[in-house]
Formats: sequence, structure tokens, C-alpha cells
Amino acid sequence: DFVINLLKHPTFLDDTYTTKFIDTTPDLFSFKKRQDRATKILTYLADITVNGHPETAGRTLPPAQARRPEPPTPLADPAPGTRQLLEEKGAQAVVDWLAQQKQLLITDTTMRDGHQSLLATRMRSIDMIRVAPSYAANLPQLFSVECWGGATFDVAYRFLQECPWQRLRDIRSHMPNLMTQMLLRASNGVGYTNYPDNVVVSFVDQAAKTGVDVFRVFDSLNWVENMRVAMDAVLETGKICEGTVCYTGDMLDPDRAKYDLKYYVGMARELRDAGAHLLGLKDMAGLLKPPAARQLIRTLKEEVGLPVHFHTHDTSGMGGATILAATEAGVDVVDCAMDALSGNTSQPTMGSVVEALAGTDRDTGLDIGAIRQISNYWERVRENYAAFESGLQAPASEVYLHEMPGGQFTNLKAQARSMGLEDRWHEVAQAYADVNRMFGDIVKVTPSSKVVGDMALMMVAQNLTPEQVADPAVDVSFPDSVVDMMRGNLGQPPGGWPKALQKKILKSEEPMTDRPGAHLEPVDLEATRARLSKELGDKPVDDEDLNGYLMYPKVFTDYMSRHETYGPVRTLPTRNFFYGMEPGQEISVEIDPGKTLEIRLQTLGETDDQGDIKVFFELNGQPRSVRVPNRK
Ligand code: BTN
Ligand code: 3PY
Ligand code: ZN
Repeated sequence: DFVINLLKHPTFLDDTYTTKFIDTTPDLFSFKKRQDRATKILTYLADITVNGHPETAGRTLPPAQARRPEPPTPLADPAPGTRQLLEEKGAQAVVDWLAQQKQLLITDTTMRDGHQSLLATRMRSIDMIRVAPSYAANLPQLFSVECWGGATFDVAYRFLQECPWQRLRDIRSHMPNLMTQMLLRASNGVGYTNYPDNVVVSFVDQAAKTGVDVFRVFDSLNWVENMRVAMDAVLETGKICEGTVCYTGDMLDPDRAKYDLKYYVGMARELRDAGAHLLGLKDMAGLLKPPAARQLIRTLKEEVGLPVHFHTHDTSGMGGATILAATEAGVDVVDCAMDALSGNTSQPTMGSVVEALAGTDRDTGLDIGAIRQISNYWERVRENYAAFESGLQAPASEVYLHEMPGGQFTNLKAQARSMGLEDRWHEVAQAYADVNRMFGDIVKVTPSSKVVGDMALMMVAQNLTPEQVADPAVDVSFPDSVVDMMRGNLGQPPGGWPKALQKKILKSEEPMTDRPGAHLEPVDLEATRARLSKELGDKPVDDEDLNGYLMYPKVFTDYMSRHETYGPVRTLPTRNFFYGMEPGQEISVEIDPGKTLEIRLQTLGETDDQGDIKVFFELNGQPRSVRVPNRK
């Protein structure tokens, strides 16, 4: 029942497809003849050159000296790594192997959380795929490479005009010895709301098929009940299930007793009993301080018996110290970002952690020279994303006040800017902390963090105090996301929602207290596929596209309709994708392995009386022109 997607069909991908293919497969061609892919790419380049990219308008330009980054040469054939162990002996064998290792293992997060936290998730696949062979050859001792999930999924479709599944497939194939890792928001999939159980299962299944090896599964309220469907689905695939505890508050602060050592150990045991292979400890805001890390990791190791994989953010500047404390306490794996995309709201710095442990009994065994070379590549890559830099100048202890996740911080700041609240940022930070208390002190991570952020921005914009929000006599119009969360649609926090506030928000409506998924009808997958196919002009819909649509219906169909116009723009160099071309510039674009377009921009014509402008190119030496609207 696997339907080949026409857009990915090898015969179609080859521009030389002929009427013979159409004649022999008439069912694939019940729609209008479309332009060839080279013309589509020229149309895109012309449009961006004339009008600019909407996402970079008014933002900082890449530095003048920025050039195309060159990945380091792979030094050897990739040595066997964790991926071979998983493929040959299975998930439990990887865990058993891990438990016997003395060295600290490292997961590289650059391709997921690193750019999610520093560059608004805007890194394009091509910049990752080009360096993947260098990772495989030069750093075969890595535990895994986190490169998928979280916010990267919808941003790929929504802003980067590329297919997230194709990204995964390509990284997977260029890095055959390293395990890929994704971040999965349990019942929220890679979205912001609970999905029906069969949608979650279908998504996990497809992610495993396309190439995810390690699934870090967490729930935004730390509600294990709401993680079982996703965890069971991962276990069913035979891949590695990293059941994850989110860390919040301050374990050693008696005023935050709700999230104490006992709480974390209890949740970790529940995850172990739910079948987790590995225990994830996800410190999404970077709140775990070194002394607490020492106690927490040691106790988790003793009391739970699973290898522990620790994730933190360096927002406070203390992340490296916490990693070293965790290492002394026996943590098995830690997350780091490559130097050039590390620090601040991102992960701690890989090269520095490797150096700090060199020669100790937990020496990582990673080649520091290889790390520096790969980091130099990322440094160049980063230059081309200047438009998405947050402008954050320094680490800040204020994170212990607001507790915003690293992946949300810069986003919320941008949201505040767009509402004209940028110069009231510290008030937003205080409001964020106030809202957390009003909501009963909850875990704040996607999607619960977004709800807290929405509420905080609303309070600052409307000059509302926590007392006014709580006062039954003051009329407050709550953001939709807050109403939804209080209804129980994201699940239950430990101890439930504060009753009085919930009542004010829901009025006479009864909240739900059980699993949202239990109330959601299963989606008829084949009927959905048929409906989507019809909506796309009778185009066949493969399993990846179906799962993309199930997560993000409108985002997906918008992506598909732009794809019709612009073609495989994911193959463009990043500089040209965001800024178009200069007259006289020449670029090579490999639209398929071995099929390269040589594109030269000649000149821009005059704008005609319909407001269109003709753009003159040379394509593989032949003159070509395309007409695009001049919107300037
Ligand atoms: C988006 O931001 O909507 C996705 C990126 C592609 C949008 C294309 S870029 C050329 C053309 N100009 C626009 O303003 N939108 C499209
Ligand atoms: C995400 O869910 O995208 C996160 O990064 C949470 O930390
Ligand atoms: Zn993170």
C-alpha cells in the first residue's frame, strides 16, 4: 500500500522524463503539465533576487567576508559506531554496551537543539548533509547526533521550504555509523497539541523507518501517563527509547519542594517500568546547578539502574560546570554542541568538555582536532544565518528567575519585539516567573512553555498584575492556549491545576482530568490520504507526506503548493536561498546526485506595465529568462 510520491519518483526527479513515462503510468499524471525543476529554481532565485526573502527582510546581513563553507575532509572510511551495534545486536545491546563504558559519551546537538536555540531553528538541510560525512569519518566515537524533531520539523516545511523527512534520510545515509537522535514531545508529536494515539504511533513508525535511531521522549508536564503511547510505539520499532524526565525549579531549594530528589527518582522509576532503555534527564532551561547535578545523577544511577543521558543549556554560563559535576557523579552520556554553535541558550561547548576530561578516567576519546575542524565549518555556516541571530550578548543568571527553555528564549524575545515589548523584556521575564507560580509551578517546555509565554506577554502588554489575574472580580480575557491547557488538553501537572484560577478561566466548563488522547477519535489514515491526494490535484501521497500532513495540515499543503512553483530549492546554497544572486554571479546547484545546474545571473530587465520583471540567466551555458512579479 506504499504509494510512490511523484515528486520523489526517480523517473520524475530526472528532468529527462519523457512522454513514455507518462504513457506507461497515466494514473500519475491526471494533472496539468508542470514546469521542469530547473525553471522552478530559476523562478525562485529571480523572485528572491528581486524581492528579497520575507524571513530576512530588515534583518542583519551576513558579514561581507562570508563565503561558502567547506566541510573538513573525511579522514578515513567511517569506523563502525553505535549504529552498527544497534543494527546488528539491537537496542538492549547498545544499552548494555553503554553501561560498561568508562569514558563519557557525547551526543552532538548542533543539527537540532544548537541551531534551534541560537538561530531560531533556521538551519537548512544542505549545511548539515554536507558535513555529515566528516562526522562519520572523523568522530566515530560519538554516541549519537541529534538532528531531528523538536521545532525542526515544522520550521523545515514552514520557513525553509524543504521536506523534513528528506533531511533525515539524507543525514542518515551520509552518516552510516552514527546513531541519529530525535526529540519527540510524546503525545504532542512534533507539534504543540495532543494528537490522536494512532497519529502518534504512525509518526513514530515512520520516523524509525526513515532513519531515527534514538527517540528522546518527554512530556511537557512530566506526566508519564501521557508518554506511554509514544514510548510503546518506539519500543515496537526496535529503536532506542530514551524515556525522559524534565528538570525544573531547584532541587536543593526547600521553597521548591514540589520538584525534589524524591520526585525525580519516582518519575524515573515510572519511566524505567514503562520500558525506557535509557533515562533522559532534560534540563531544557539550564537550571540544574552543579551541586544538585552531583546528587541527582548519583541517586538516579543508584536507584533506577538505567544509563543516564543528560541534556542542558548554557544560558547561565554554568552548563559546563554542571556537565563536569554530572560526569563525576557517573552520568553515561551528555549533550554538547560543536563549539561554534554552543554556549548561551545552546548546549555547552563540546571541545571544552573534551579538553577538560582529557587524560582523566572519563576521557571521551574524541579527536579534539576533528572537533575543531568541524567547528570551523559550523562557524562559516553560522555567518550565513546572521539574520536569525538573537543578539544575546552574554550568559545571564536571570534564567534562574524566569526558567525559560533555551529553545524558547530567543523566540519569545522575538515575539516580544513584534509586540513592541522588547524594551520591557525584563518585565516579560518577571511575568513569565509569575505565571509559572500562578499555574502551580509547572514544567515549562514545549508546548507548556509556549502557554506560559503567551500569558506572560499578554500580562505585560495589558499591564496586568498576578493579583488582578487571580481576582474573580477583574475580567480577564485569557489567551486561547491558556484556556486549552486549563481544560486539560495538554494533560495533568503533578498535583493538578490550581482550582481557583482554573475556575476563573473555564467558568462553568468541566475540565478533563484523564489523558487527552483517550478522548480523541483515531484518524482514518487511508481516508485522510485519499482526501489529501485529491486536495493536491490527485497527486499520490506517500507515508512521509501523510505523516507530515497529520502533524501540520495547513503548513504541509502550503509547503506543497510552494513546491509546485519553486521546486527543490533545498539544493540552493544558503546564501542564495536567503539573498538570491548578484548579477554576474555563477553557482552550481546539485539537484540530484550527479545532476548539477550551472546557474549564472546575467541581468535584471525592466519592470513591465503588469508589474512583472524579466530576469536573465544562463543555465548550463544556455540563455534562459523568467518573469516574476516585482513586489518592491
Ligand atoms: C515563507 O516564508 O513563506 C516560505 C519561504 C518561501 C516564500 C517564497 S520566497 C519567494 C516568494 N516571495 C514571497 O514573499 N514568498 C515566496
Ligand atoms: C522542543 O520541544 O522543541 C524543545 O527543544 C524542548 O526543549
Ligand atoms: Zn534543549
